[in-house]
Amino acid sequence: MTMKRRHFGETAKPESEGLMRGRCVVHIDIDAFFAAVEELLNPALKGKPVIVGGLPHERGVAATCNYEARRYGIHAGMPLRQAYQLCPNGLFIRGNYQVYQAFSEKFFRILYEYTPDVEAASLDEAYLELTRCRPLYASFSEAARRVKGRVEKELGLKVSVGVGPNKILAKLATKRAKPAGFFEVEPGREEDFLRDLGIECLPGIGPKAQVILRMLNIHKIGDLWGMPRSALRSLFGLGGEEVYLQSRGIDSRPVFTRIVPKSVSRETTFLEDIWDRRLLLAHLAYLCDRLTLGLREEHLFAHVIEVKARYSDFKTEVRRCLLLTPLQEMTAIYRVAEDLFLKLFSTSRLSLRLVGVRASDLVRARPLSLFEPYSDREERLAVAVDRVREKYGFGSLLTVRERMLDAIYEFEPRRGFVLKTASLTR
Ligand code: DCP
Ligand code: CA
Repeated sequence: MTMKRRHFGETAKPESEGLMRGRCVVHIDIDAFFAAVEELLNPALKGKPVIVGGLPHERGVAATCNYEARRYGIHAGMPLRQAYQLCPNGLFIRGNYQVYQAFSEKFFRILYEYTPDVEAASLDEAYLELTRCRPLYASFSEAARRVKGRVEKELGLKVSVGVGPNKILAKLATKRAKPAGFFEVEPGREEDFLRDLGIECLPGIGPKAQVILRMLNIHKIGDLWGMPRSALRSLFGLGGEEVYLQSRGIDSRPVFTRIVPKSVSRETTFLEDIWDRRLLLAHLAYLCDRLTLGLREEHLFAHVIEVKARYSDFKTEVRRCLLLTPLQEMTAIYRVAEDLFLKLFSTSRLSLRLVGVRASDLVRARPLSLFEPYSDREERLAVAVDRVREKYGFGSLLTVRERMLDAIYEFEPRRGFVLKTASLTR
């Protein structure tokens, strides 16, 4: 009996398997992430064993090391002193988490260009579900190869990519692909692929379970197939059930995308009420800038832009605009917000004490509009601005209009203006 028939026969709801047929999940993982970033920033490290996490005699453990260092038996989680004993010539680096985070953000930004269904498994590891995007791609494996190429070119880091019909198979495929490779578990080849993999490859099998299974002469995933479900359950409890399914490449877990927030907003109360129109617009522009940074970080586009004004008598007014094509870029959102604001303010006889902008009806990916020609000029500008800011801080690039706020607020190059409402320094 083939493995497939066996698990189909035993699955309670065969129709749910049917629904899953045709899924395409891509797993992508950056190789030796922290160490690879260090090598990129300092090419003199290339080809030498590099250990990130601390200096040789410091307390603590290695966060990771490059593949050269792995040859000495060093691995993540190993005490630094021990790593030093194994490889006294190794180059030990404390590391800089903020830098790695910036690389990670860029990594996810690229992934979201291929599908909105992205699950971040960690800083450098993600699942992409391409199933919904089928009409966009001639072939899933070609799309997955393109993702790999793009990430490697734009990040300058090597990645391993696995493709399969679900998360477990995609993840195991990545394991096979490491380092820097690509591996696809083709439909119908699951059994061949799994049979000879070591049991330690399965996430459900920890070190203790490994010892028990090896005592039972079970070393490969294929060896597990002979174990009845009930035996696994009595050995490992609920975990046994997981092992039973994983070892057969069965996994119905969805790719879990982060929940889309209802809205993103930025507002501020002024130090003193303001009547000067240009100064009010400067605030609005700055808030739009902060808002769009928030949208980009979350890979969100807004269908609704709303401007809020509170007058010196505390009356509050809101104007909103519904957009056919959702927006993310600063200049585009500011244009809409300015228009809304001027409509509000032109009829006012009072000065203002607060201004705010809100983006709602958010979507994760920009749907291609049938009505408007798509131009990526503003998007490319935003990416360039983000790049400079990643390096030199948010305050390093501001428009002339925004810089009018210099007259009122304290300015920190890294953070930007320190507005009155603390949350708005965000
Ligand atoms: N990390 C850490 N502490 C650990 C494990 C990992 O700080 N115990 C950090 C350092 C890694 C990063 O997370 O660079 C990613 O972890 P991975 O497990 O993906 O390991 P690497 O990317 O370093 O290596 P590879 O994926 O090539 O095995
Ligand atoms: Ca990794």
